[in-house]
Formats: sequence, structure tokens, C-alpha cells
Amino acid sequence: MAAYKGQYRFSFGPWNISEGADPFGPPVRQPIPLAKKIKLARKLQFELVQFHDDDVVPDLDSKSSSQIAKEARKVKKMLNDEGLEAEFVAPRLWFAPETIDGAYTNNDPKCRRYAITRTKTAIDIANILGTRKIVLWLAREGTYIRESKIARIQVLQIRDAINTFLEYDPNICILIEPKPNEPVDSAIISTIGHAVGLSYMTADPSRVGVLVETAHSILAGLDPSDDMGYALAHNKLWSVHLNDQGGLKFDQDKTFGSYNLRRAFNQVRVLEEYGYGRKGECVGLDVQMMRTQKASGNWKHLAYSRERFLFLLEKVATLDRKIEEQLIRERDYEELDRFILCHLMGKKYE
Ligand code: XUL
Ligand code: MN
Repeated sequence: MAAYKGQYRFSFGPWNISEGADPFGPPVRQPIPLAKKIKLARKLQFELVQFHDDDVVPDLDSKSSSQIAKEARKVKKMLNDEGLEAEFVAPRLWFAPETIDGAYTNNDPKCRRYAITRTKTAIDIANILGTRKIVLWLAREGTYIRESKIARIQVLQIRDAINTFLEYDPNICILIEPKPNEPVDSAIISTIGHAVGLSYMTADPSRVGVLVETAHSILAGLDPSDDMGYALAHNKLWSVHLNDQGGLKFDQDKTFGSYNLRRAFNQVRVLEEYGYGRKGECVGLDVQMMRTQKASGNWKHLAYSRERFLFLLEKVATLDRKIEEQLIRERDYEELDRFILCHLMGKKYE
């Protein structure tokens, strides 16, 4: 693969090389140690790695802060040795018994305290890894039945939690990654609009932004490139999770562009045309290989998502704007549709 020397820096997370377990069957591939995944990132020309807090320090809750710091420094060294950086750290607020009924919005104050402490630990880990970015995927902040929680109170609880973190570390930035459902039936911060609105309610909106994930926008019935455009208009698009999703199913995290190349094109286009990446924002992936994939090909979904992004970048650069502008002026959108499809299919437009 030829080296790419453009403006974009790519990232993925260790969970993107998974063992293939699903709710109906066990793992089908051997686990790969973190050190190997980090080496693979380098080999595939990724420059940053995304982390959950316990990707860095497994079994976090059973360890002392000095043990956690020691293990985080080891991971920092692994990154340094490969010339890589950490993009962000995300607290895993959906796995422990304390988070069964939510993290910051749990009905039990003891459990809410757990979530706050756990997030502070994730912030400490981020500091050791040398990143300011904390991603909050609010996985269990929502309900299975409407009467179990009050939406208004939940929103304020999440705001207060974010304020606590902004005060705990005046350097960090919070990136909210919304998703409308799964695991909960109904998530409280379900779309980018909700996340941006919430950011303005915090004590320092300049340090609270968003991460748009393709699949999450589609699950909300929205267009991911529109969600990106919306966040860009607020100067709050600080990361993305590119992948693909075939409509309203479980969260598929397919290889970027594999379902809908045109939708992928429009995401690349909005990023490229409105300054994304120029301030160091990453082209982050959140892709899962198919369960059927053999272990020997466990890198392909990553490499090919990146390759497709770069291919679509070329498609953005070579789109004939004069024709597009003329068709828009003439309000001939059937023709515009054909023009775009010819361009994507590599067919001469005439
Ligand atoms: C869940 C999801 C997470 C976050 C990181 O759907 O996308 O992997 O990206 O916590
Ligand atoms: Mn994601």
C-alpha cells in the first residue's frame, strides 16, 4: 500500500479487532494482545489509537490508582515505541454491576458515585496517555420503560456529571457520542442535536463537543453527513466513527461504505469541504469485521475502510463543480442525481 501523505490522520480502537462473539454464539477467533494490535495500527498506516479505559488497564475497578498509573504508562510506552498517539479515552460505563440501570442517571446514588469516580479514573488514564479527549458514549443513560426515570432529571444529571469532569481537569475536552438505542430501549441523549444542546448547558461549552458515528445516525433515521454538517456548523465536530449500517437493525459497525457508497461519499465530502481534520481531528473508525471472517484477515475491515475514505476523497476532489452548480441553478435535481451517480460509478457524464 502506498504511503499517504495528506492531511488526515486515522484511528481505530482495539475493540475493532474482536473475537466475534455475539448474543447467539461464542467467540470464533483467538484474542489478540494489545501490543500486537498497536503494531498492526502502525503497519496499516493509522497514526492514533482510541481506547476505552479498561482497554488500557484491564479489570480497572479491582486496581489501586498507583497500579492503574503504572499499567497506563506501559501502554503509553507501547504507543511511543510505534510512533503512535492516543486519540481519546472513553470510560466503559456499561459493564459493571453498578451500571445496570444507568451510570450518571442511575436511580441509586451509590451507583451514580461509582460512575463519576470511574470517569475520573478514565481522565487520569487519558492524562498519562497524553490525550485531552474523553469520549462519553452514554450507553445506559436511558430507559426500558418510560416510568422508570424522568427525562428532565436525567438530562440535568448528565450535565452535572460533565461539569464535575470539566472542573476535575481544566484541560480535558468531552466528546459526547450519541446513539438512539441499544443497549437501552430509549436513550436520553439520542442524536447529535441532543448532544450539541447538552454541550451548551454545561459550565464550559467550549470544552464540550461531539463525535458523530455513521451507524448511530442511521439508527436514528438521520443522514450521517447531515449530522456532521450540523456539528461542524457549531464548531463541535471533534471526532467521527465512520462505519456503515444497513438501516434499522442492530448496530452493525460495517466497513465504511460497504452498504451505501453514496452516503459514504457525502460524509467524506462534508468533512473535506468544511475544514475537518485541520485542527488535528482524526478520521476515526468504529468498524467490526464480520463474524465469518477468518483470523488471518482480521485487518481487512480497517485497511479497507481507510482505503475507501481515501478513494472517496479523490471522488470529492474530481467532482465537476461547474456542472453541479449549473444543475442546482436549473433546479434539475433528477439530472443532478444522475450526474453524481455517474461520477461515483466512474461513468462519463454526458
Ligand atoms: C457503541 C459505540 C462505542 C463507542 C465507544 O455503539 O460506538 O464503541 O464508540 O465507547
Ligand atoms: Mn462508536
